[in-house]
Amino acid sequence: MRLLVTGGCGFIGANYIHYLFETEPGCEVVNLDKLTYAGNPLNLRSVEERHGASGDGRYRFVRADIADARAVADVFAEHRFDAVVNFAAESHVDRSIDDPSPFVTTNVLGAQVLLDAARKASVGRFVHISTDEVYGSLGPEGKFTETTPLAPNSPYSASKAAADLMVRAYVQTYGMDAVITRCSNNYGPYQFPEKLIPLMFDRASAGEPLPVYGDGGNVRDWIYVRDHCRGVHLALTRGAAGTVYNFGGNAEKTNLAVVRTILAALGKPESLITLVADRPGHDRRYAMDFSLAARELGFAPEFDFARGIGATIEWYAANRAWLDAVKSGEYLKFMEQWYGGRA
Ligand code: NAD
Ligand code: TDX
Repeated sequence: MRLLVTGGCGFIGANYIHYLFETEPGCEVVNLDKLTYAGNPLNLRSVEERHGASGDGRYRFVRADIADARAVADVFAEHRFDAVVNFAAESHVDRSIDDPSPFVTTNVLGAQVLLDAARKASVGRFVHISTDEVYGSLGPEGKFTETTPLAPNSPYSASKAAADLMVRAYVQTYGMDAVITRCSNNYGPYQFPEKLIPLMFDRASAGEPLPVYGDGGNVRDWIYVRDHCRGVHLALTRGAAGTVYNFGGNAEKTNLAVVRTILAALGKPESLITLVADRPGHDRRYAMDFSLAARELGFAPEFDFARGIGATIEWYAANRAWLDAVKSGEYLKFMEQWYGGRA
Protein backbone atom coordinates (compact mmCIF):
# COMPACT_ATOMS: atom_id res chain seq x y z
CA MET A 1 0.00 0.00 0.00
CA ARG A 2 1.51 3.32 -1.14
CA LEU A 3 0.03 6.31 0.68
CA LEU A 4 0.28 10.06 0.61
CA VAL A 5 -0.38 11.29 4.15
CA THR A 6 -0.65 15.07 4.57
CA GLY A 7 -0.09 16.82 7.90
CA GLY A 8 1.87 13.81 9.14
CA CYS A 9 4.07 15.91 11.41
CA GLY A 10 1.08 17.06 13.48
CA PHE A 11 -0.63 15.30 16.36
CA ILE A 12 -3.02 12.85 14.69
CA GLY A 13 -1.06 12.50 11.43
CA ALA A 14 2.09 11.47 13.32
CA ASN A 15 0.15 8.95 15.40
CA TYR A 16 -1.37 7.58 12.18
CA ILE A 17 2.03 7.14 10.50
CA HIS A 18 3.34 5.32 13.59
CA TYR A 19 0.20 3.16 13.47
CA LEU A 20 0.75 2.39 9.76
CA PHE A 21 4.34 1.22 10.21
CA GLU A 22 3.31 -0.90 13.21
CA THR A 23 0.33 -2.58 11.58
CA GLU A 24 0.57 -2.46 7.76
CA PRO A 25 3.41 -4.68 6.54
CA GLY A 26 5.23 -3.31 3.50
CA CYS A 27 3.39 0.02 3.45
CA GLU A 28 5.12 2.99 1.81
CA VAL A 29 4.37 6.50 3.01
CA VAL A 30 5.09 9.96 1.65
CA ASN A 31 4.36 12.56 4.33
CA LEU A 32 3.64 16.00 2.89
CA ASP A 33 3.67 18.70 5.56
CA LYS A 34 4.25 22.44 5.53
CA LEU A 35 5.70 22.41 9.06
CA THR A 36 3.61 25.18 10.52
CA TYR A 37 4.00 25.95 14.24
CA ALA A 38 2.04 22.69 14.86
CA GLY A 39 4.21 20.44 12.68
CA ASN A 40 7.18 18.73 14.28
CA PRO A 41 9.36 16.21 12.39
CA LEU A 42 10.63 14.97 15.78
CA ASN A 43 7.23 13.30 16.21
CA LEU A 44 8.39 10.81 13.55
CA ARG A 45 12.05 10.43 14.46
CA SER A 46 11.85 6.66 15.01
CA VAL A 47 9.96 6.21 11.70
CA GLU A 48 12.56 8.33 9.88
CA GLU A 49 15.40 6.25 11.39
CA ARG A 50 13.88 2.87 10.56
CA HIS A 51 12.11 3.64 7.29
CA GLY A 52 13.70 6.83 5.91
CA ALA A 53 16.50 7.08 3.33
CA SER A 54 19.07 5.52 5.67
CA GLY A 55 16.61 2.78 6.71
CA ASP A 56 14.47 0.59 4.43
CA GLY A 57 13.35 3.61 2.33
CA ARG A 58 9.62 3.13 2.87
CA TYR A 59 9.14 6.61 4.41
CA ARG A 60 9.76 9.92 2.74
CA PHE A 61 9.13 13.44 4.05
CA VAL A 62 8.31 16.31 1.68
CA ARG A 63 8.02 19.82 3.04
CA ALA A 64 5.24 21.50 1.05
CA ASP A 65 1.96 23.39 1.35
CA ILE A 66 -1.20 21.49 0.32
CA ALA A 67 -2.54 24.77 -1.10
CA ASP A 68 0.47 25.08 -3.45
CA ALA A 69 -0.85 23.41 -6.62
CA ARG A 70 2.55 23.21 -8.30
CA ALA A 71 4.31 21.62 -5.32
CA VAL A 72 1.46 19.14 -4.91
CA ALA A 73 1.53 18.28 -8.65
CA ASP A 74 5.29 17.60 -8.38
CA VAL A 75 4.69 15.06 -5.61
CA PHE A 76 1.99 13.28 -7.63
CA ALA A 77 4.25 13.28 -10.71
CA GLU A 78 6.99 11.54 -8.74
CA HIS A 79 4.89 8.85 -7.00
CA ARG A 80 1.91 6.64 -7.83
CA PHE A 81 -0.31 6.56 -4.75
CA ASP A 82 -2.97 3.99 -3.94
CA ALA A 83 -4.61 6.49 -1.59
CA VAL A 84 -4.39 9.95 -0.04
CA VAL A 85 -5.17 10.58 3.65
CA ASN A 86 -5.61 14.31 4.28
CA PHE A 87 -4.91 15.35 7.88
CA ALA A 88 -3.25 18.68 6.99
CA ALA A 89 -5.17 21.58 8.50
CA GLU A 90 -5.11 24.57 10.74
CA SER A 91 -6.75 22.88 13.73
CA HIS A 92 -7.10 25.26 16.68
CA VAL A 93 -10.48 26.95 17.21
CA ASP A 94 -9.03 29.85 19.26
CA ARG A 95 -6.51 30.69 16.53
CA SER A 96 -9.34 30.69 13.98
CA ILE A 97 -11.14 33.30 16.09
CA ASP A 98 -7.96 35.36 16.19
CA ASP A 99 -7.40 35.11 12.41
CA PRO A 100 -9.64 33.01 10.11
CA SER A 101 -7.69 33.53 6.88
CA PRO A 102 -5.09 30.70 7.11
CA PHE A 103 -8.00 28.36 7.93
CA VAL A 104 -9.64 29.13 4.60
CA THR A 105 -6.39 28.85 2.66
CA THR A 106 -5.26 25.55 4.13
CA ASN A 107 -8.48 23.82 5.08
CA VAL A 108 -10.59 24.77 2.06
CA LEU A 109 -8.27 25.69 -0.82
CA GLY A 110 -5.70 23.10 0.31
CA ALA A 111 -8.30 20.33 0.32
CA GLN A 112 -9.48 21.34 -3.17
CA VAL A 113 -5.91 21.39 -4.54
CA LEU A 114 -5.31 17.89 -3.15
CA LEU A 115 -8.63 16.57 -4.46
CA ASP A 116 -7.79 17.90 -7.91
CA ALA A 117 -4.31 16.37 -7.94
CA ALA A 118 -5.66 13.02 -6.70
CA ARG A 119 -8.42 13.04 -9.32
CA LYS A 120 -6.01 13.82 -12.17
CA ALA A 121 -3.69 11.04 -10.98
CA SER A 122 -6.62 8.58 -10.70
CA VAL A 123 -5.73 7.78 -7.11
CA GLY A 124 -7.82 4.86 -5.83
CA ARG A 125 -9.16 6.48 -2.67
CA PHE A 126 -9.15 9.86 -0.93
CA VAL A 127 -9.77 9.90 2.83
CA HIS A 128 -10.60 13.34 4.18
CA ILE A 129 -10.23 13.86 7.92
CA SER A 130 -12.99 16.03 9.31
CA THR A 131 -14.50 16.74 12.70
CA ASP A 132 -17.65 16.62 14.82
CA GLU A 133 -17.49 20.43 15.00
CA VAL A 134 -19.06 20.71 11.52
CA TYR A 135 -22.40 19.73 13.11
CA GLY A 136 -22.40 22.67 15.53
CA SER A 137 -23.56 22.34 19.12
CA LEU A 138 -25.88 19.91 20.96
CA GLY A 139 -28.24 20.54 23.87
CA PRO A 140 -28.20 18.22 26.88
CA GLU A 141 -29.64 15.26 24.93
CA GLY A 142 -28.91 13.41 21.69
CA LYS A 143 -25.87 12.73 19.51
CA PHE A 144 -24.63 13.78 16.09
CA THR A 145 -25.26 11.27 13.29
CA GLU A 146 -23.90 11.47 9.75
CA THR A 147 -27.20 13.03 8.63
CA THR A 148 -27.23 15.82 11.23
CA PRO A 149 -27.29 19.10 9.24
CA LEU A 150 -24.00 20.98 9.07
CA ALA A 151 -24.12 24.07 11.33
CA PRO A 152 -20.54 25.17 12.08
CA ASN A 153 -20.09 27.97 14.62
CA SER A 154 -16.39 28.91 14.46
CA PRO A 155 -14.21 29.96 11.51
CA TYR A 156 -12.33 26.66 12.07
CA SER A 157 -15.45 24.48 11.86
CA ALA A 158 -16.83 26.53 8.95
CA SER A 159 -13.63 25.87 7.00
CA LYS A 160 -13.84 22.14 7.81
CA ALA A 161 -17.49 22.03 6.71
CA ALA A 162 -16.59 23.84 3.47
CA ALA A 163 -13.92 21.23 2.74
CA ASP A 164 -16.38 18.40 3.45
CA LEU A 165 -18.76 19.90 0.91
CA MET A 166 -15.95 20.18 -1.63
CA VAL A 167 -15.17 16.47 -1.12
CA ARG A 168 -18.86 15.70 -1.62
CA ALA A 169 -18.84 17.74 -4.83
CA TYR A 170 -15.85 15.79 -6.19
CA VAL A 171 -17.69 12.53 -5.46
CA GLN A 172 -20.92 13.70 -7.13
CA THR A 173 -19.37 15.58 -10.04
CA TYR A 174 -16.32 13.53 -10.97
CA GLY A 175 -17.26 10.16 -9.46
CA MET A 176 -14.23 10.33 -7.22
CA ASP A 177 -13.74 7.61 -4.62
CA ALA A 178 -13.61 9.67 -1.44
CA VAL A 179 -14.55 9.00 2.17
CA ILE A 180 -14.98 11.56 4.96
CA THR A 181 -14.26 10.75 8.61
CA ARG A 182 -15.70 12.99 11.33
CA CYS A 183 -14.22 12.44 14.75
CA SER A 184 -14.68 13.89 18.22
CA ASN A 185 -11.92 15.41 20.42
CA ASN A 186 -8.69 13.44 20.32
CA TYR A 187 -6.09 13.21 23.08
CA GLY A 188 -2.84 11.32 23.50
CA PRO A 189 0.90 11.58 22.69
CA TYR A 190 2.26 14.43 20.51
CA GLN A 191 -0.74 16.76 20.93
CA PHE A 192 0.32 20.39 20.72
CA PRO A 193 0.03 22.15 24.11
CA GLU A 194 -2.50 24.73 22.89
CA LYS A 195 -5.27 22.09 23.18
CA LEU A 196 -7.08 21.52 26.48
CA ILE A 197 -5.45 18.34 27.82
CA PRO A 198 -1.73 19.01 27.13
CA LEU A 199 -2.18 22.69 28.03
CA MET A 200 -3.66 21.81 31.41
CA PHE A 201 -1.02 19.12 32.02
CA ASP A 202 1.72 21.63 31.28
CA ARG A 203 0.27 24.37 33.48
CA ALA A 204 -0.73 22.07 36.34
CA SER A 205 2.76 20.50 36.41
CA ALA A 206 4.22 23.99 36.81
CA GLY A 207 1.63 24.94 39.47
CA GLU A 208 0.23 27.67 37.19
CA PRO A 209 -3.46 28.74 36.99
CA LEU A 210 -5.62 26.64 34.63
CA PRO A 211 -7.77 28.90 32.38
CA VAL A 212 -11.15 27.17 31.99
CA TYR A 213 -13.54 29.01 29.65
CA GLY A 214 -16.97 30.13 30.84
CA ASP A 215 -18.52 27.92 33.56
CA GLY A 216 -16.44 24.85 32.60
CA GLY A 217 -19.62 22.91 31.84
CA ASN A 218 -19.00 22.48 28.09
CA VAL A 219 -18.94 18.82 27.13
CA ARG A 220 -16.60 17.05 24.70
CA ASP A 221 -16.61 13.35 23.68
CA TRP A 222 -12.97 12.32 24.16
CA ILE A 223 -11.33 9.64 22.00
CA TYR A 224 -7.81 8.31 22.48
CA VAL A 225 -5.84 9.14 19.32
CA ARG A 226 -4.89 5.50 18.65
CA ASP A 227 -8.58 4.62 18.39
CA HIS A 228 -9.14 7.45 15.90
CA CYS A 229 -6.17 6.21 13.83
CA ARG A 230 -7.69 2.72 13.73
CA GLY A 231 -10.98 4.25 12.61
CA VAL A 232 -9.31 6.23 9.82
CA HIS A 233 -7.53 3.11 8.61
CA LEU A 234 -10.77 1.09 8.66
CA ALA A 235 -12.44 3.84 6.63
CA LEU A 236 -9.54 3.72 4.15
CA THR A 237 -9.49 -0.05 3.78
CA ARG A 238 -13.15 -1.01 4.27
CA GLY A 239 -15.27 2.15 3.89
CA ALA A 240 -17.78 2.52 1.07
CA ALA A 241 -16.99 5.19 -1.54
CA GLY A 242 -18.78 8.49 -1.01
CA THR A 243 -19.62 7.75 2.64
CA VAL A 244 -19.23 9.87 5.78
CA TYR A 245 -18.26 7.98 8.96
CA ASN A 246 -18.54 9.40 12.49
CA PHE A 247 -16.05 8.30 15.15
CA GLY A 248 -16.27 8.97 18.87
CA GLY A 249 -14.93 7.72 22.16
CA ASN A 250 -18.11 7.16 24.18
CA ALA A 251 -16.53 9.40 26.80
CA GLU A 252 -18.50 12.59 27.34
CA LYS A 253 -16.90 14.81 29.98
CA THR A 254 -17.28 18.41 31.06
CA ASN A 255 -14.10 20.46 30.79
CA LEU A 256 -14.07 20.81 34.57
CA ALA A 257 -14.17 17.02 34.96
CA VAL A 258 -11.23 16.63 32.57
CA VAL A 259 -9.19 19.29 34.35
CA ARG A 260 -9.95 17.78 37.78
CA THR A 261 -8.80 14.36 36.55
CA ILE A 262 -5.47 15.86 35.46
CA LEU A 263 -5.03 17.71 38.75
CA ALA A 264 -5.78 14.56 40.77
CA ALA A 265 -3.30 12.50 38.70
CA LEU A 266 -0.56 15.09 39.31
CA GLY A 267 -1.45 15.59 42.98
CA LYS A 268 -2.16 19.30 42.41
CA PRO A 269 -4.89 21.38 44.12
CA GLU A 270 -8.21 22.29 42.47
CA SER A 271 -7.57 25.87 43.54
CA LEU A 272 -5.45 26.16 40.34
CA ILE A 273 -8.67 26.15 38.28
CA THR A 274 -9.45 29.70 37.12
CA LEU A 275 -12.70 30.42 35.27
CA VAL A 276 -11.91 32.95 32.52
CA ALA A 277 -13.93 34.76 29.84
CA ASP A 278 -15.73 32.31 27.56
CA ARG A 279 -14.59 31.44 24.02
CA PRO A 280 -16.82 33.41 21.59
CA GLY A 281 -19.31 31.07 19.87
CA HIS A 282 -18.30 28.27 22.26
CA ASP A 283 -20.15 25.05 21.36
CA ARG A 284 -21.83 23.65 24.48
CA ARG A 285 -21.79 19.94 23.85
CA TYR A 286 -20.53 17.38 21.32
CA ALA A 287 -21.42 13.67 21.30
CA MET A 288 -20.99 11.21 18.46
CA ASP A 289 -23.24 8.41 17.29
CA PHE A 290 -20.75 6.13 15.53
CA SER A 291 -23.09 3.17 14.98
CA LEU A 292 -22.52 3.34 11.19
CA ALA A 293 -18.77 2.84 11.66
CA ALA A 294 -19.48 0.11 14.20
CA ARG A 295 -21.80 -1.70 11.79
CA GLU A 296 -19.98 -1.21 8.48
CA LEU A 297 -16.34 -1.07 9.63
CA GLY A 298 -16.37 -3.05 12.88
CA PHE A 299 -15.15 0.04 14.76
CA ALA A 300 -15.24 0.35 18.56
CA PRO A 301 -12.95 2.47 20.75
CA GLU A 302 -10.57 0.29 22.75
CA PHE A 303 -9.48 2.90 25.29
CA ASP A 304 -11.93 4.14 27.90
CA PHE A 305 -11.21 7.60 29.30
CA ALA A 306 -9.54 6.39 32.51
CA ARG A 307 -7.04 4.26 30.55
CA GLY A 308 -6.51 6.84 27.83
CA ILE A 309 -5.92 9.79 30.16
CA GLY A 310 -3.60 7.64 32.29
CA ALA A 311 -1.52 6.71 29.23
CA THR A 312 -1.52 10.35 28.07
CA ILE A 313 -0.37 11.78 31.40
CA GLU A 314 2.33 9.12 31.59
CA TRP A 315 3.52 10.02 28.08
CA TYR A 316 3.72 13.76 28.78
CA ALA A 317 5.49 13.16 32.09
CA ALA A 318 8.06 10.96 30.33
CA ASN A 319 8.44 13.41 27.42
CA ARG A 320 8.90 16.70 29.24
CA ALA A 321 11.70 17.62 26.81
CA TRP A 322 9.29 17.25 23.84
CA LEU A 323 6.80 19.57 25.55
CA ASP A 324 9.44 22.19 26.31
CA ALA A 325 10.87 22.00 22.76
CA VAL A 326 7.56 22.68 21.00
CA LYS A 327 6.88 25.79 23.06
CA SER A 328 8.74 28.02 20.61
CA GLY A 329 8.76 31.80 20.25
CA GLU A 330 5.68 31.75 18.02
CA TYR A 331 3.81 29.60 20.58
CA LEU A 332 4.65 31.98 23.42
CA LYS A 333 3.51 34.96 21.36
CA PHE A 334 0.03 33.50 20.68
CA MET A 335 -0.39 32.31 24.27
CA GLU A 336 0.47 35.73 25.65
CA GLN A 337 -1.87 37.50 23.23
CA TRP A 338 -4.81 35.07 23.75
CA TYR A 339 -4.65 34.38 27.47
CA GLY A 340 -3.20 37.75 28.42
CA GLY A 341 -6.51 39.35 27.45
CA ARG A 342 -8.80 36.79 29.14
CA ALA A 343 -8.16 36.27 32.80
P1 NAD B 1 -2.28 19.63 14.23
O1 NAD B 1 -2.52 21.09 14.24
O2 NAD B 1 -1.63 18.98 15.41
O3 NAD B 1 -1.43 19.23 12.94
C1 NAD B 1 -1.69 19.76 11.68
C2 NAD B 1 -0.52 19.40 10.76
O4 NAD B 1 -0.83 19.89 9.45
C3 NAD B 1 0.81 20.01 11.17
O5 NAD B 1 1.85 19.08 11.03
C4 NAD B 1 0.99 21.18 10.19
O6 NAD B 1 2.35 21.49 9.93
C5 NAD B 1 0.30 20.61 8.95
N1 NAD B 1 -0.19 21.67 8.05
C6 NAD B 1 -0.90 22.78 8.40
N2 NAD B 1 -1.13 23.52 7.30
C7 NAD B 1 -0.58 22.86 6.24
C8 NAD B 1 -0.52 23.12 4.84
N3 NAD B 1 -1.05 24.22 4.31
N4 NAD B 1 0.12 22.21 4.07
C9 NAD B 1 0.67 21.09 4.60
N5 NAD B 1 0.66 20.82 5.90
C10 NAD B 1 0.02 21.69 6.72
O7 NAD B 1 -3.72 18.99 13.95
P2 NAD B 1 -4.35 17.61 14.47
O8 NAD B 1 -4.99 17.83 15.78
O9 NAD B 1 -3.36 16.52 14.28
O10 NAD B 1 -5.54 17.44 13.41
C11 NAD B 1 -5.33 16.72 12.20
C12 NAD B 1 -6.65 16.68 11.42
O11 NAD B 1 -7.66 16.07 12.19
C13 NAD B 1 -7.18 18.08 11.06
O12 NAD B 1 -7.73 18.00 9.77
C14 NAD B 1 -8.26 18.34 12.09
O13 NAD B 1 -9.24 19.20 11.59
C15 NAD B 1 -8.79 16.93 12.30
N6 NAD B 1 -9.41 16.64 13.61
C16 NAD B 1 -8.72 16.91 14.78
C17 NAD B 1 -9.30 16.57 15.99
C18 NAD B 1 -8.57 16.81 17.31
O14 NAD B 1 -9.16 16.60 18.37
N7 NAD B 1 -7.31 17.24 17.30
C19 NAD B 1 -10.55 15.97 16.02
C20 NAD B 1 -11.22 15.73 14.82
C21 NAD B 1 -10.62 16.06 13.62
O1 TDX C 1 -7.53 27.11 27.61
C1 TDX C 1 -8.55 26.46 27.31
N1 TDX C 1 -9.60 26.45 28.19
C2 TDX C 1 -10.77 25.80 27.94
O2 TDX C 1 -11.70 25.82 28.76
C3 TDX C 1 -8.68 25.71 26.09
C4 TDX C 1 -7.55 25.67 25.08
C5 TDX C 1 -9.85 25.04 25.86
N2 TDX C 1 -10.88 25.09 26.75
C6 TDX C 1 -12.13 24.37 26.44
C7 TDX C 1 -12.74 24.71 25.10
C8 TDX C 1 -13.43 23.42 24.71
O3 TDX C 1 -14.73 23.38 25.30
O4 TDX C 1 -11.82 22.99 26.38
C9 TDX C 1 -12.57 22.33 25.34
C10 TDX C 1 -11.59 21.70 24.36
O5 TDX C 1 -10.92 22.77 23.71
P1 TDX C 1 -9.81 22.48 22.56
O6 TDX C 1 -8.79 21.56 23.11
O7 TDX C 1 -9.39 23.79 22.00
O8 TDX C 1 -10.66 21.62 21.52
P2 TDX C 1 -12.01 21.93 20.71
O9 TDX C 1 -12.25 23.39 20.57
O10 TDX C 1 -13.11 21.11 21.32
O11 TDX C 1 -11.60 21.34 19.27
C11 TDX C 1 -10.86 20.09 19.15
O12 TDX C 1 -11.70 19.03 18.84
C12 TDX C 1 -12.24 18.98 17.54
C13 TDX C 1 -9.73 20.20 18.15
O13 TDX C 1 -8.89 21.28 18.49
C14 TDX C 1 -10.28 20.34 16.75
O14 TDX C 1 -9.21 20.35 15.81
C15 TDX C 1 -11.18 19.18 16.46
O15 TDX C 1 -11.79 19.32 15.22
